[in-house]
Amino acid sequence: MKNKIFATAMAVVAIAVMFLMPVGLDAIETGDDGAVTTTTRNDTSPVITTTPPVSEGEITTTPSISGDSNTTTTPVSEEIGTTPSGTKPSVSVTITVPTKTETKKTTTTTKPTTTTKKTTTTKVTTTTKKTTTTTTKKPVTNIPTVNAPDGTPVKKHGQLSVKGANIVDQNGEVFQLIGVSTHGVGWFPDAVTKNNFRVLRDDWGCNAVRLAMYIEESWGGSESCYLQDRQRNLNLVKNGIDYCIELGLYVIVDWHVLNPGDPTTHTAESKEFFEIIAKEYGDCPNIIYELCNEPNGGVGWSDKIKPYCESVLSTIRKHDSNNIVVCGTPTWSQDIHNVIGKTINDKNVVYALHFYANTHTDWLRSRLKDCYNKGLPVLVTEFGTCDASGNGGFNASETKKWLQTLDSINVGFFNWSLCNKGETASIMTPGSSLANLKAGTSQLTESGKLIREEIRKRAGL
Ligand code: IDC
Repeated sequence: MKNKIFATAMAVVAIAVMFLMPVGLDAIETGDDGAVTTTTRNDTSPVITTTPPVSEGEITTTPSISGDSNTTTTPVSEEIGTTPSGTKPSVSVTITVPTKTETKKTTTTTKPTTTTKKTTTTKVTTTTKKTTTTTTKKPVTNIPTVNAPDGTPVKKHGQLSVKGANIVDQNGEVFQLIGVSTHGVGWFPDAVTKNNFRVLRDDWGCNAVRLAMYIEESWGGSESCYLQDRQRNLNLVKNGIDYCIELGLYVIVDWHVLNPGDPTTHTAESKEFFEIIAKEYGDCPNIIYELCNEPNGGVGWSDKIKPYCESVLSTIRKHDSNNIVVCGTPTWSQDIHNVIGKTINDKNVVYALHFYANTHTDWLRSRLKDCYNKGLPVLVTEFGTCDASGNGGFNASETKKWLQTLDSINVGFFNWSLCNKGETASIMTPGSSLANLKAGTSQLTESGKLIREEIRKRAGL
C-alpha cells in the first residue's frame, strides 16, 4: 500500500513536471526576448545611426568665398576669384547657388558602421551640418545685390530700368548713363585697368564704362578679336567688369559687331558669350548688355536684327531677369526709326543710336527727338567728336549741339574711345601710357579734353 501510495505520488509529480517544465522554459525565453526587446527599444533612438557618416572630404568640398563654410557660397564668386586684382567684387556675396555636386552630397546616405550611443551622438551632429549645405536653385527672378562702395554711382542709383522713353534709377528718377568706351579690348588690352576706370569716375565724372569687344575684326600682330581668341577676350571683358563692380560703375558689355554687319552670322557664339556673362554677373545691377554694336550692310530690323536680339535676349533672361539690354539698329545704329511699332517685348530694352559729330548732324538729331517723342527708349552707346572714320574732322560745336540735345531728353552717351591710337577719336595722345590715365589733361587729345570738360560739367565737378 505504501509502495502504491509512493508510486502514485511519483506519478503525480512526474505529470506535474511534464506540464510545468515547458511553462517554466517558455517564461525564461520570454524573459530573454523581453530584455532584447527593451534593449532594442532603448537602442531604437540610435536608428538615426543609419544617417550617413559624413566624411571630412565631403564637408571640405563645400565651396566657400573666404574659407568660412557657413557663409553663403556661390560658384559665381569662385570664378570671379580669378580677378587679377585679387579683390572680390561685390557680386561675390550674392544669392547662394549650389553646384550639382553639393546637392548630390546632401542626399547621399550610407549605413552606420557602429550602433553605440557615442557614435550615434556624433552622427546626429554631422547630419545637422549636412542639412545646412542644402540650398535651393538660383531663382530666375534675381534680386540684385547693390553692394557698391559708398558714394559711387551704382551705390547711389542702384538697379536701373526703363520707364517710357527713359532709363530710370532705383528711385524711379530719370538717369543719364554717361561714360567712355574702350577701343576693342583685344586690340588695346592695356587700357582695361582699374586705375583708368577710377580716373574716369573721379576726375571725369563718368558713371559708366563701355567695354567694346570686336567679334571678327583684328588689327594684326598680337591684337585679337573674340573669334580669334575667345578666352583672352573673355578674360579682358571679365576683368573690366570686375573693376567696374569694385568701383561702383555701370558697365556696358558690347558685342562689337562691325564686320560682318549681319549679327546673325554669329548668333550661336553671341548666345554662348552672353550666357557666360549673364550667369556670372546677372545679379549685379552694374551690368548692361549691348547685343550688336552696329549692324550694317543692308540688314534690316525685322528680318535680321530683331530676331537675333530676341534670341540672345532669351538666353540672357534665363539668368538675368531685369538688367538693361541694348539692341543695335540698322545702318551702323542710326536707323532707330525702323524700330518704332516693332519693339522687342521686354520691359528693359533700349535701342542704340550712334553718331559721329562731323558726319551725322541735324538730320539725325531730329530723328532722335522724333523717336523719343514716340516713346522709344534710346541710348547713345557710342559717339565720336569727329568723322565717322574715327580720324579727322574734329568738330567741337557739333559735338556740343549733340550733347545738349541728349541732355534735353535725358539720353545717355559714351564717347569713342579710351585709347592712345593716333586717330582723332582717341582721348589719349599717342605715346602716353595707356594703362595709366592720369587725372587732368596732360595726356589728353583735343577730343579727350573736350569730352572730359563736358562730362565734368554734367557731374558737377
Ligand atoms: C574704328 C577705330 C579704328 C579701327 C576701326 C576698325 O576707331 O581704330 O581701325 O574701328 O574698323 C564705329 C565703330 C567703331 C569704329 C568707329 C570709328 O563702332 O568700331 O572704330 N566707328 O570708325 N562706328 C562708327 C564709327
